[in-house]
Order: sequence, then C-alpha cells, then structure tokens
Amino acid sequence: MNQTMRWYGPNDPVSLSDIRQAGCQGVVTALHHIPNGEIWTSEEIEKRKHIIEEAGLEWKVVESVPVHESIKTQAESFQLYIDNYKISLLNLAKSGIQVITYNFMPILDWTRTNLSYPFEDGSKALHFDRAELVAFDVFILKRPNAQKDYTDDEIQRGLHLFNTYSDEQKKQLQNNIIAGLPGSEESFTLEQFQQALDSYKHIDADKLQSHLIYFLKEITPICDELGLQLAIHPDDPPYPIFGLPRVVSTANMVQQLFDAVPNKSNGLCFCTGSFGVRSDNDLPKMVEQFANRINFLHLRNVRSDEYGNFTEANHLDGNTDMYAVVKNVFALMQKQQRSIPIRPDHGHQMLDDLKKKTNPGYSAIGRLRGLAELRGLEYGIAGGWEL
Ligand code: CS2
Ligand code: MN
Repeated sequence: MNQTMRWYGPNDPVSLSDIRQAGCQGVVTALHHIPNGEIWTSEEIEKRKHIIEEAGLEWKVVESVPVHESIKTQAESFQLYIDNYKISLLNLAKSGIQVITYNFMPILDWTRTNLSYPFEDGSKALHFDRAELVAFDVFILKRPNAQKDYTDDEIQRGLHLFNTYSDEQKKQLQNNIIAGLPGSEESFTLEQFQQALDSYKHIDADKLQSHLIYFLKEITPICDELGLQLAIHPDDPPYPIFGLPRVVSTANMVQQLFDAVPNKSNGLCFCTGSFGVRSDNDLPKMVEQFANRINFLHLRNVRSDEYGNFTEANHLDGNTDMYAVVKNVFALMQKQQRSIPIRPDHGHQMLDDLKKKTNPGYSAIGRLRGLAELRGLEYGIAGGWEL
C-alpha cells in the first residue's frame, strides 16, 4: 500500500515534514482556497505540487475536487460546472495526478455531532449521536416535518438534551454540524442551511442517483483517456440525515453505479469508517466485490449501534475486522500487481495534540498511531516483505 496522509495545505498545523517523519511517501491534498465550482488552473496545481516535492513527498491523489451543488441538483447552469470540472481534471492529469477523490453527499460533507468526545483511554474522538442530531434538527433548526424521520424515543432524548443544554452547548452543537468540518467546502447559518435543504425538496434518492450517473457519463470518458482514476467517497454517515437523499451508502448502491457506468476510470474510495457504520455492509467482502474499482483506501474503525450512533474507535479496534480488510486488499494488490494509495482516515486527538488547536480528526499523533498500526498489519500479512 502506498502510504499517505491528508494535508490541508500551507495553513495546516501539521507540516509536510511531520508527514514525512510519519513514514509517508506522499500527501493527499486539495486546493481548498479555490472556491467550489471554479477551475483549478495548471499554475495553481503546479505551485502546490512544487511545495510538496520540495519536502521530499509526492502528490498523486487529490481529495477532493468538490462537486458543485448545482451538479447534484441539476440546477440552472449545472452544465457549466461540469465543463469546469472537466478542465480541472485535464489540468490535474497534466501535472501527473492519478486519483481524483470526490463525493456526492447533498449539502454537507461528513457530519459529526461531537468533535471532542472523551474516549476511554484519555484521548478525544469524533462522535455521532442521534439524540444530538434530533436536538439540532427538530428543536434548534426546527426543520418542517423533521419529527417524522425519528422514533418517539429519539425525539424524547433529543428534547431532553435541548432542555438541559446551555446556550453555549447549543451553539457548539450547531457549529459542529453545520459550520463545516475540515475538508468540507461549505459553512452555513441556520437560515442558509434551511434554504439549502429546500433546494432538495423535489430530489429523492432515484433522482440524485440519476444526476450522479449523468455526471459520471460526462466525466468518465475523459478520465479514461487521461488515465485518471476516480474515487467516490461514501456517504458519512451512511444513511439519510435532514431528510436528504443518499446514494453511496451500501454495496448495492455502489454496484449500481458501476453497472450504469462501466468505464474503467469509474472507481471507489473505500472508506472503512463510513461504510463500517452499517452492519449490513460486510467490508472484507466488499473489498473482493469491488477489487477492480478500489482506487484509494481510507482506513479507520468505528463502534456503532443499531440506531446509527457511532464513535470513531482506534484503527484496529471496532466494528471492522481490519485484519480481514487489509488481508483482502493485500491479496488483490498482489493479484493485480498494483499498489493502492491508503491513508489513515482520521485519528484521535492524543498526547501533546490535546494541548494544541488541531483540525478535528486530522491531528498528527493520532493519525501517526493509526498509520503505524496499519503499516505493521500489512507488514505482518505480507510476511515481512513487499511493502
Ligand atoms: C472525511 C471527508 O471521511 C473522510 O474522509 O474526512 O472529508 C472526505 O474525505 C470527503 O468527503 C471526500 O470527498
Ligand atoms: Mn473517509
């Protein structure tokens, strides 16, 4: 596996030197300063590439080239945004980038309710609590008809939190959910968020899926030609929230995308943490099912329950049998003679990082721990060679 870490660019408190010392060959990054929907010029791409290479690292994977909301809803001028996307792809390929990560989650990228959840070993984890989601959705945002998306029990627990939380805690909860986690391109006030939700009023899962398929049919021929590999990131959490449709949450949903658009560039970012929240996703089996389509791996673990609450656990400990996943990944890489890029997806805030201001999920030491464990796991599976 080709080991990388995500780097948020020159403003990231984790430096390229830190990432190199963690044992990575490369970084995964994006041009976060370019507004969503605008073209990534060759000049900007080359500038970033130069900084990375100066530090002795390579840049082969982009995460993410964001997909403009108009493409997801097929709102006015969406074709223009698709054309811009194609130009960005062309420019990236010219600079030697190989893998393009993106996602098709409406409005919000990954979502958590608590960004500093006390984990039992003293570190801090990211956490998703349905009762907190209800407290925000039903009682703070007051989304019309939100109640029908929850059980009575969830509503009672959400109401209890709403009644006991201080104003400050409510504000914090709101920020955690809609102020934009690292990597997400948008940040909302309550009014803006409700407005964005309204733009999905007439878009159900079938429609959103047809928009994704349309987008893939537009961009995959160009990617095939340029030798680019696409990597769609699954929904996180992998079930509908705020009444929004989801189209990349299960093995079946992913299979439908490959059946509809079989082009060779159409591929997957296999995020074990996202898929792993659902007990109906058998991850080692999915590695086998999508063997020819996995272009990038996000490895992390979660502990989830039947209601959809989850905590990000340590990388080798949680719902997912990481040994079985890495064993299957290793076997497919041997068979296909290719090295798939991986990154430890998130890590706990721990040790010295507890005293620092860090990007939630993306502090140095927790990810270093995760990467070291995963590297050791692969080394053991490989029998000590072929890394
Ligand atoms: C998140 C997201 O789980 C994750 O990897 O950190 O930022 C994710 O990378 C994007 O949704 C991918 O487009
Ligand atoms: Mn991920």
